[in-house]
Amino acid sequence: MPATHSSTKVVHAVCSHDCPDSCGVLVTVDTLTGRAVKVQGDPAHPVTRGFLCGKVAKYLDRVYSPDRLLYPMRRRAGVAKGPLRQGEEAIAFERIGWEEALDGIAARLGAISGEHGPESILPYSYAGTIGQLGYGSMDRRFFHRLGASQLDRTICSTAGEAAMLSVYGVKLGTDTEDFRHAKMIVVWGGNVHGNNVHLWPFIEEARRNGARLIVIDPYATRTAKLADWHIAIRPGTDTALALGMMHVIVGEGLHDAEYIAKHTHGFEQLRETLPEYSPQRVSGITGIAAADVVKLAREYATTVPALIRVNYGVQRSENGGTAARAVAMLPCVTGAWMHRGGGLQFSTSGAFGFNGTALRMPELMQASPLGREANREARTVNMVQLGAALTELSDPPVKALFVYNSNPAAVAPNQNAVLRGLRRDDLFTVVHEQFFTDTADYADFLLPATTFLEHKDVQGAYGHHFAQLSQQAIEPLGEARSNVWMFGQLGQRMGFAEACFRDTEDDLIDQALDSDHPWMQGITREELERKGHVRLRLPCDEAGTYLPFSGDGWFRTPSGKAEFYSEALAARGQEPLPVFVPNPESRHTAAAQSYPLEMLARKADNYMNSTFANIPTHQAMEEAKSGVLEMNASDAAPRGIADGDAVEVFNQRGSLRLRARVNLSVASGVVAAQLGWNKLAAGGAGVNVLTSERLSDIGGGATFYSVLVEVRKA
Ligand SMILES: Nc1nc2c(c(=O)[nH]1)N[C@H]1C(S)=C(S)[C@@H](COP(=O)(O)OP(=O)(O)OC[C@H]3O[C@@H](n4cnc5c(=O)[nH]c(N)nc54)[C@H](O)[C@@H]3O)O[C@H]1N2
Ligand SMILES: Nc1nc2c(c(=O)[nH]1)N[C@H]1C(S)=C(S)[C@@H](COP(=O)(O)OP(=O)(O)OC[C@H]3O[C@@H](n4cnc5c(=O)[nH]c(N)nc54)[C@H](O)[C@@H]3O)O[C@H]1N2
Ligand code: SF4
Ligand SMILES: [Mo]
Repeated sequence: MPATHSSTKVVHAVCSHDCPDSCGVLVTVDTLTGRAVKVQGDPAHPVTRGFLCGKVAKYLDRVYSPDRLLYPMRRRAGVAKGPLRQGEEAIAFERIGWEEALDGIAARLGAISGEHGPESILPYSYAGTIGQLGYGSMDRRFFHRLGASQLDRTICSTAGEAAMLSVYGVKLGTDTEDFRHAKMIVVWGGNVHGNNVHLWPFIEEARRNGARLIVIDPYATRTAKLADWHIAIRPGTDTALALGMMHVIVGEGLHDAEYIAKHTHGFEQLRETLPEYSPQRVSGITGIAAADVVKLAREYATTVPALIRVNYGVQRSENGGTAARAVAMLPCVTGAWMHRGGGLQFSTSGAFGFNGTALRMPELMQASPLGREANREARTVNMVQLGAALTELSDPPVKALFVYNSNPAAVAPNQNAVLRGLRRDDLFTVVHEQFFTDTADYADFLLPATTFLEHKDVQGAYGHHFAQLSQQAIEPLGEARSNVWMFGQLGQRMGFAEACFRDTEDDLIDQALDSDHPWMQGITREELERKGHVRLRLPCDEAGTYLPFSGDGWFRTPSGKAEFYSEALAARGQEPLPVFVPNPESRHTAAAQSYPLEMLARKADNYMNSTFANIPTHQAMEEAKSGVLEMNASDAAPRGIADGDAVEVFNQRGSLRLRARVNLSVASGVVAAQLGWNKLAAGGAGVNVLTSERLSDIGGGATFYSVLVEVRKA
């Protein structure tokens, strides 16, 4: 018998990592010690269904990691910026108090703004947390009021978003729970089992009822291995495959003429281009047998309901916007939107109508020096091109960088340029973080951030339709503070008199929910606090089914229909129709003579981008793939490379030491390596030394998946 009785409480939180699933998480807290003792998936949440992914099931190892950054710190005088080994942090940084940190930062930012103008200050954040408050609220107010450069947050999905908007005018997709009704599911450029695992049970349910799962991916992911059919397409050639499918579907009269006539725009122009995409030509481009192109097209057009889960792999290349456009058009050709369990899901985020304007207050820019004195908005910097921004930008150059919710030293492309920029002595860098990341090693001031167990937030999702409230489960560890608190405090130190810098988390949640979006009507903080999750008030048919794009009124394009042909793109000098163009770095271009291998710089199944890469539990789960270059025997043999050999992977941007793993994960001509922390990699460099800052065709997005390299035995 235990000598003491402990009591516990269960708190509803939401996993705030950048994942489509936005799981409801039940945190069990020991009320005597205040310590979280257990996390589990909320069984009442219809998509979470009581389980968490492998990463977050072991979340307490991260929250209570001995390596957490717990106190504000300042770089010691004279210590150069650069990588620190674990445990060396105290050599570079000294502990200070929050007062001193906030005052010091406010003074420096004020001085830099005065000397170089406020646009010399660049915020850099992404989706370390996707809570509405933590992702973008007080921080944006702060930078707007300051007049700092604006950041275009393009590193993940903007090519695909622009694609969806060009075809549909709004980012809506098939309901996650309706995947169970599909008879054919095509996972196109997505690793559902690794990255979006809460969709998996619905796919499995559909398969038990006879559905087939087809995965289109150049890499044999664990999703692909579990599929009925894995189509190992060559990277960057999805446009050709989608158009080849349309060639067959329309050629054989399998299209839905009624849907096309009623709900689409530009079909005749599209049809005129289809002769160029014969299965034979498409086969030459994609590496997929012509007979398989025909088979896929027929199966897709004749199976009802057929559902496409198109993920981000398709759109992270130079022609990725067009590729996502072409794929997104398929259900319009076949009318798959008309059937429950049919259609397409890219992101469900467009169904949420949080009041972003109230949270972020762009009007504060008018009160900044730029607004007051020059009557203009601050310039915008594309986050993908951070390296160039830090090393080449002038008028004004970037003199201060404020990083939060992101680890750009590891995740941003063209890493050597990024690190050159971060190393600059004349760059003032602040990093708000939970750990001593690769980016933290370059900070002048380092501030401790809370995890989602330690602050309150409200959250939507990009893989389901539930709004959720995340309660604070435990007190912040050490002196960790939330993004909201930190930026509010800093605003006050800068002398910003506006009351909005004193808003509390509850104020902000109420503002986020004060929305005129019809699907958010009546959703209040009180209801969310009581229920944890609330389904959006989605419009449904008589049978209660949410069927986006199944009738008039759904499309938000200029024509009011789904657009195969986009006048809006044409007006911007872009291709109005989807056309296959090879990526500049692909086997189809001259660049392949120097660097013949197409590289997939992939995410790890058990990390979240670079997050978790430093946690021993998670490292153990990824052991087999860390520091590894996967390659096909047909590429290894001519280079004299055997399984297990040390290899150098290189291109015009950089070079990397890895260990060859000769296997069947990739086809001939393709290699794959994983994202992680640079300083934990054998040679101290991460995979992004090889990736490029070039942008996608539409949406200005990242192009991590179109990279050419060469490999030699080290
Ligand atoms: N475990 C885990 N989960 C995560 C993340 C993580 O790092 N780890 N990251 C989160 C984030 S930020 C995001 S954006 C989502 C992304 O989730 P997904 O959309 O699944 O994204 P990726 O893994 O980037 O890419 C999916 C697949 O696309 C393939 N691919 C690459 N190039 C091409 C191509 O040209 N054509 C086709 N058809 N496929 C291609 C890749 O091999 C990869 O397996 O996952 C989130 N969830
Ligand atoms: N080679 C390659 N590069 C990639 C990708 C790829 O597939 N391959 N994927 C790209 C994609 S899709 C994305 S989305 C980006 C992701 O890039 P990032 O958004 O930079 O993602 P993470 O590596 O997860 O880093 C997030 C950081 O935020 C911190 N953090 C978490 N919560 C909070 C908080 O509440 N406050 C503060 N201040 N910090 C917090 C975490 O500790 C973590 O270090 O990476 C991109 N880079
Ligand atoms: S990372 Fe994704 S799957 Fe894992 S708990 Fe968080 S939301 Fe759920
Ligand atoms: Mo992402």
